[in-house]
Amino acid sequence: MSLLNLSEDFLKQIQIVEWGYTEASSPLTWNHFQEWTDKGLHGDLNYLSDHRKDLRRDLKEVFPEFKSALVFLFEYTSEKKRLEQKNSPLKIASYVTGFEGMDYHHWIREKLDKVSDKLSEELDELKTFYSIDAQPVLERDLAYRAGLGWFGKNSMLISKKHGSYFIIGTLLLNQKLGLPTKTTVEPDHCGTCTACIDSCPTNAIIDNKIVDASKCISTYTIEMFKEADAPKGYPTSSNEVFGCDICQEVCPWNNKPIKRVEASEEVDWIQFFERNPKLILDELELMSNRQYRKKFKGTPLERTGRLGMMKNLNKLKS
Ligand code: B12
Ligand code: SF4
Ligand code: SF4
Repeated sequence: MSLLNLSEDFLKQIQIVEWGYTEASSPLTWNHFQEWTDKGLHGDLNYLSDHRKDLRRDLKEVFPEFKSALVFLFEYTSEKKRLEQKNSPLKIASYVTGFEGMDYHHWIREKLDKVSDKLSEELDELKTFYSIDAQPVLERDLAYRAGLGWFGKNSMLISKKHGSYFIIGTLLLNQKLGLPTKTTVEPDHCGTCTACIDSCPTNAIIDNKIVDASKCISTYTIEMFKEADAPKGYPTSSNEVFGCDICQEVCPWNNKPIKRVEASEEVDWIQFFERNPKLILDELELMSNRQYRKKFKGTPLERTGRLGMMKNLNKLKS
């Protein structure tokens, strides 16, 4: 796998395990997205249904000079990545520790900068636009039409070779690269398996490829910053205190082993969670909001704030 002057080694060093190319600016699954928001399945995630919704219809809405896209899969599990506490039953989603403990939006942005710089050495007047999660782009669909995988029943984009433990990071470009484009998409390889649907503790996967965001533990633990009712079934989960990987853990396409993350200079806050939840809660109670933000600055855990994290822990206790 090499791309213009980007060597395979260089891509591997920055955790890119696969890339794809497309010149198609509009999503193939827009109708499914439309139906999903019409049914209110986005719950409180208003950015999916307000004025930003229609921007997802075409990449030219976010980057008018769009001519092509390079879509990269940044994996986060192969070396060390999964946090499973020694003395605490809590679980934190594996992407949290997968990028040296840093917020992946920043981590990937830096790596895409490097990719963009290298491409600029070869391509005159190159302009790029980044899409890493937060932009109004249907990123799974973008990876789908770049030929990188299929939509699993859990709605995850799954690669036959790499499973689904990856973050999608994209460079939209103002020029075509003349690379071959896919004429067919990856077929569905889920077959008769229903492991993800069967194992979701909150029954959030309401149909094939359809997740009700208001029932999903990930929404509750990452996106809700104040006291709120937990989705039914959350207390019976396996103590997902930030994010949720259950429907990926059971997926046969993710059967490669995930190594445990030790507290290290890279991810020093792990120790904080390697304790009894009661002790963690006591410490959070004594902390100020500012101290919480300072402690978790630059990590994904900063997002919930102190109160959001306490809300999660409290609901798990009950
Ligand atoms: C909103 C959002 C969420 C919400 C809603 C999840 C969801 N399923 O939509 C919540 C907070 C719950 C969430 C959780 C997670 N998320 Co999220 N999230 C997003 C975000 C910002 C938008 C997703 C979106 O547009 N949803 C709208 C719905 C309608 O899309 P969808 O569920 O994928 O449905 C599509 C398919 O199912 C398909 N479809 C439906 N029916 C059919 C039928 C056929 C025949 C076909 C072909 C297709 C099809 O069409 C739909 C539209 O494209 C994207 C980033 C981005 N900008 O795209 C990240 C993103 C999807 N999330 C990501 C991750 C990693 C996660 C978590 C694993 C994090 C965690 N560990 O807690 C969980 C996984 C939960 C799950 N099973 O989906 C990654 C997924 C990578 C991958 N391999 O797929 C993304 C792409 C971020 C990134 N840049 O990498 N997320
Ligand atoms: S992330 Fe967890 S709660 Fe959400 S659909 Fe998957 S298993 Fe269910
Ligand atoms: S667990 Fe089974 S049904 Fe769900 S996404 Fe994986 S292969 Fe598909």
